[in-house]
Amino acid sequence: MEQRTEIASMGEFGLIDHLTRNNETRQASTLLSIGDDAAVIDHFGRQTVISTDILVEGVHFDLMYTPLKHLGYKAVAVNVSDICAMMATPTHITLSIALSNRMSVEAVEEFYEGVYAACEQYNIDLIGGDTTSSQKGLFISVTAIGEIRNDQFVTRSGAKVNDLICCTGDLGAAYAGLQLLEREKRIFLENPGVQPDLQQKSHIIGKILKPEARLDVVEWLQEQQIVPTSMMDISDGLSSDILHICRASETGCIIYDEKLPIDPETKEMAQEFGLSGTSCALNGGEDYELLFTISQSDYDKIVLSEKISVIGYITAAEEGMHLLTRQGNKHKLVAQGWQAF
Ligand code: TPS
Repeated sequence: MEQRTEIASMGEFGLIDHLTRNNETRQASTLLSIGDDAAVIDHFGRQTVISTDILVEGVHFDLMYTPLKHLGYKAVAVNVSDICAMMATPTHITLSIALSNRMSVEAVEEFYEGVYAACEQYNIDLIGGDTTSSQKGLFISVTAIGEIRNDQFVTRSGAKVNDLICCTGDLGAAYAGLQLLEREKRIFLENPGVQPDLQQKSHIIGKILKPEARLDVVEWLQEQQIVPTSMMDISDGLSSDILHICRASETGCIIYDEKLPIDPETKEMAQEFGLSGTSCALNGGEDYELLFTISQSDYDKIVLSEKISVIGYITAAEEGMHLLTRQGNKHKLVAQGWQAF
């Protein structure tokens, strides 16, 4: 009988490793291939960064509560975030969409309004793509291109023992926002007369519907001449993503529970759902904040930025990956973030 392996048994990253195990590098200009937030090629002497991300209706967004303008913005921002995660500056995107016949020209225009707003925000040009039809909802794929301005791209694999682990912004908010929108959807479907009151939750709803890439932080780090030793963006959740840095760098880590930046709206929402703010921050996903390590000598400069929190430090691989609570308890960090399969 023919062998049939469930994709879920491998998971997203196991599947990628499996499918690319025989992929060869033929071009001397390929500086960094599959496995990081973006690839890097030497384009006639300049380091160029390339990344692709896909958004699928029903998996990445629900059109019942997602305004199309926000969706257009998000499709660009999540790709720009991957470029930022290499310490690169985004310059161009291509956009491919498969449109379902449920959509009108006006609806697609609304989506493009968001795309153009993001292009303006990040100072990038939309230079091409593909437009086709779909029988199964809306599919959006963006490829983003960026440039390294100082020949110093940053990968996931450079973290060293005793480096400090930093993240930008706050964590868990997008997850809390998604839970809130899903709850209001359920209430609305049961009783369409009820008006949701989302006024008090604009931060968490903003984080899920219209995230921002942290280009501002990349630029600040460049101004301060801080070169992180490793970097990635947080899309699946801190617990999963810090493990990527530790595996790639062959290190362990300690994360301090009490140092995790969590917005009060996230904590409130977590409580309503019987969760802790910490579990939202660790496992939520779609934060699109930057996660990076710096050498201790950069600490004095890093604390000058209100946008950055120091949340832990890198240890030797043998020490494993742990969360340290305020009470001094050590919990093994388990990747419990978003799983694509
Ligand atoms: C309707 N979600 C989707 S993709 C993702 C998360 C946390 C992580 C990054 O994905 N269901 C709906 N909307 C959502 N936003 C989610 C679930 C949550 P990728 O690794 O594909 O970039």
